[in-house]
Amino acid sequence: MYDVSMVMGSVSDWKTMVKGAELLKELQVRHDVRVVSAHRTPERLHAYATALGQQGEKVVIAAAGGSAHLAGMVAAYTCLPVIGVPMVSSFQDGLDSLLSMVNMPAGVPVATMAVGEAGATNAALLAAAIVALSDEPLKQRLQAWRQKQTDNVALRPPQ
Ligand code: RP5
Repeated sequence: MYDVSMVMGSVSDWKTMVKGAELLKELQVRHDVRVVSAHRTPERLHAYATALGQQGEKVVIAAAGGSAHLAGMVAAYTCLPVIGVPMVSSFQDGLDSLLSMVNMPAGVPVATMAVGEAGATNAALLAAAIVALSDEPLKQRLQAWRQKQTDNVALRPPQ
C-alpha cells in the first residue's frame, strides 16, 4: 500500500525527482516510483492511471519535461490530486515544460510546481501535507521538518 505515487516521463527525470523521493522517505511517507511516458508508452499510461487508488494512493506526483503531457493525462484519468513537476529541458531551461504543464483546460486540474529540483522538493512537501490531513503523526513530522528548516536559516552570512 502507498500513500503517494510518483511517476515520471523518463528515467532521465530521476536525477531531479530523486530529491523528492528522498524527502518522502525522510518523512516516512509510503510511496511508489514509476516511469511512464505519455507518448512512448501510452498503454502503460492507461494501465497506470486507471489503477490509481487500488494501492491506497491518495496523491500523485507527476514529472515530465518538454511537451510535459504526463501530469495532465494522469489527471484526465483520476480525481486524485495530481501535483506536476516540470523538468528542466534543453529549451529555455524548462520554461516550455512549465507552460505546457500549467496550462490545463478548466475541469482537469494539475497543481504545477516550480521547474526542477525546487519543484521536486515542494511536490514532496505538498503531497505529504495532503496525506497529513488524515495522518496526525505525519503532520507532526512535517511540522518538525519545517521548523528545522527555519532554525537552519542563518541570521547573517558567514564573515
Ligand atoms: C519527457 O521528455 C521526459 O519527461 C523527459 O523530461 C524528456 C526527455 O526524455 P528522454 O529523451 O531523456 O527520455 O517525456
